[in-house]
Amino acid sequence: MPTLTDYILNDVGRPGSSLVTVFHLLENAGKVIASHVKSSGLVDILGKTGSKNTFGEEVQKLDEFADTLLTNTLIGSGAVAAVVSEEREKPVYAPKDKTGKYIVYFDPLDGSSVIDINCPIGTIFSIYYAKDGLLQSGKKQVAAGYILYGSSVMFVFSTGKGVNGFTLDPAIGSFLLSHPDIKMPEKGNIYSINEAYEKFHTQETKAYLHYLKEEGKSKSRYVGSLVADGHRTLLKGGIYLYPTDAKQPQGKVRLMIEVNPFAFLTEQAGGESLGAENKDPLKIEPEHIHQRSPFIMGSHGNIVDYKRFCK
Ligand code: FBP
Repeated sequence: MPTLTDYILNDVGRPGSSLVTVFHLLENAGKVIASHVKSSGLVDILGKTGSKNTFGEEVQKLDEFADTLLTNTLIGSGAVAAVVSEEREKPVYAPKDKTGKYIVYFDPLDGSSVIDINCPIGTIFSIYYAKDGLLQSGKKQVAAGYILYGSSVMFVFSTGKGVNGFTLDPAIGSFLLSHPDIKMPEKGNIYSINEAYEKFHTQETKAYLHYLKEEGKSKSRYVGSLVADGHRTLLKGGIYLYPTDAKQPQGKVRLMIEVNPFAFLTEQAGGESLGAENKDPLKIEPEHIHQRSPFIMGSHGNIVDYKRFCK
């Protein structure tokens, strides 16, 4: 099996190029974060830091660790002009003598609400050319992906030429190409939504969930970490929904940091995504780096079904 390092050198860019540098840094950071996640129950890295981030959210120690590691390695690399982290209100710019070609948006550790209970969590990343500025539509992503810290550690990404998944072989410390050219099934029987919010759901969402239950062919799965629920939806098909609702009319997940990377991967794997006003989120011009958005991603057949209820 080709290693991720080989693949980066052969398929992502020419050796020494800035994009190759960014991918190598993400690969190495992923391994370091994975080792801390894997031993998190044994060392004092579980739980909260006691401080809140600028969005008023409790900061998890692992989140803070991953954020600092990714920010420092990318900003000091010479390949990156700026990074935007889900944990920081403002972008972090590279020093003038170290500025580079790319902007990297990342969620250092997505699924912060399930970190302490050993559920799959992950790092999400999205890469743009810096020359076009911080706010670009998802269509302009150069590459996007995630690193999943679950029963195995996986590095899944696309540079616009399909989606490939690599699994970390702990024995040799390399990611190996375990899931080449991931294609979503045309339709799946799994739906994923936090049904505890039913009271706040729109009529469309309620009608769609009612139809799925009446039809009786589906099963519900919801981990509560987009990386885990998104990964399952990419591999097994079906539909993940974090729609607009009366409590969070803008949606919860972040357009640039969470939605666009998964919408890019979904499109590359043959599925479809919907954002605000059920438009393709990749075509939405962002207004703010931390803009939130409704997000629905799924197999083509499941999205066709869902759209029937949107009308
Ligand atoms: P964070 O930005 O705080 O990580 O929230 C994102 C997220 O955890 C997603 O991974 C997940 O799909 C969703 O929020 C879960 O939200 P809820 O707890 O409202 O179901």
